[in-house]
Amino acid sequence: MKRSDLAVYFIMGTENCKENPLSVLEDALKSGITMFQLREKGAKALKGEAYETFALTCQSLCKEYAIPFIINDDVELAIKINADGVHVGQEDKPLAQIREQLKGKIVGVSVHNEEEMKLAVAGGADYVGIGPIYETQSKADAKPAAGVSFLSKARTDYPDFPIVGIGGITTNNALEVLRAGADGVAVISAICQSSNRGQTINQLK
Ligand code: 3NM
Repeated sequence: MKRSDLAVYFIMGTENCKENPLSVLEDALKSGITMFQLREKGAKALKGEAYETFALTCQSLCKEYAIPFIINDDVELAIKINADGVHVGQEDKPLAQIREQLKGKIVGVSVHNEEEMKLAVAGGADYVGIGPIYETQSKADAKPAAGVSFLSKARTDYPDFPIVGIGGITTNNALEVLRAGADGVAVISAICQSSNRGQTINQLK
């Protein structure tokens, strides 16, 4: 992957959308997102065949627009449908095992401190997500908002490593995240809830 793929990284699951999620994704792709992550969570999350079919449809839309299609957590599904990669947290399987299972694919890892960052880089992650930078309504078990200080430190320590900021990022605060050294911003609500996705995505860029 290229660092520029992280510029506007859209994350979505069916529970994040008031409109039809596939229409939201297509609109976001048309409007210029640079990477997409399917994150199907929550009480009403699709399961089994419905989930797989939904993932395949998201994947083919991303292919149409030549945008990397990443799956949150579900390494098995990513392998089964040949997704472009996975994004995992600290609670998931060991990174070494995931790296081995997904040779040649994108592996992103959420990190929150210097030790996790060091292990992710050494373990072969392709990029890290740092957050939540600001308060978020989109992740039930999110940690407290951390601001940009750790992101800034991570950028100083790893000048060339792909880093994306996440959590409560909007067109009003994205600049602070980019100035702290992020290659881009990962967002759910800023794009899902936007009434003008073209404008929102351009502003985030
Ligand atoms: N991960 P929004 S915060 C999926 O801190 C996710 O690792 C986070 O949604 C982390 O852009 C978050 O609506 C939710 O705040 C991001």
